[in-house]
Amino acid sequence: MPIDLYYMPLSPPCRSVLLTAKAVGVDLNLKLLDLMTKEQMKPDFVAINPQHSVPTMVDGDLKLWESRAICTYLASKYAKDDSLYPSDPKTRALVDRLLYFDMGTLYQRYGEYAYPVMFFGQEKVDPTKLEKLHEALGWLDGFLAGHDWAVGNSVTVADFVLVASVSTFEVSGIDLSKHRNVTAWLARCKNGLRGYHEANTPGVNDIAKIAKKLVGK
Ligand SMILES: N[C@@H](CCC(=O)N[C@@H](CS)C(=O)NCC(=O)O)C(=O)O
Repeated sequence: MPIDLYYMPLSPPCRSVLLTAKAVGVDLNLKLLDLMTKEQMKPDFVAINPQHSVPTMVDGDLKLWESRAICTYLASKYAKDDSLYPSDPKTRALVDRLLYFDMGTLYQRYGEYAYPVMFFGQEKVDPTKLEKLHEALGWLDGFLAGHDWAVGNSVTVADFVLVASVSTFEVSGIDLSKHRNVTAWLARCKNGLRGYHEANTPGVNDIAKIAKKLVGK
């Protein structure tokens, strides 16, 4: 039975799922929802996910949303081994920590900085929000020191989740250059993650068009 994924490419959480699916080797039955025209509010989608958020996955009788939960589910259920979401409790905890860091701190701070201008008509960005985002990027820079991937020297779902965020920051005019480990890791992701350009780049290009609103603000 096909695995359905309701998604929109510009959404970073959706792109982290697309990247995970590529790595796992799962073919998703992609169902595009245009958030700009509020397609996510249509009754047939709200019947699947009352929270009306994308990504939303349907795999048999499992209806699942929250991108990080979808990524770890796909890796746990369909990957050929446990390298993407390690079963060793300590290593898994380090992966989980970064998933929560991305959701609660890193991407959260980007949203607080960028969304008011990108989506809610605010005239100017708040420079204190940019400082907070750079503080979080500084922490990420430290987390990435001394190894190639987010957790150690092997790709995990933490890389897919973080790169969906950081590649969005890059096209939002956020200067990543002072976060040297972040820029080196981002280059590694672009060159080394299977299906990166298919799964992530089109959506990044879409969000770049909206993020132009941030330039000079
Ligand atoms: N924490 C959620 C966030 C999902 C989310 O906010 N998705 C946005 C797009 S990036 C969305 O669906 N917005 C439309 C809506 O909530 O109605 C996840 O990681 O899946």
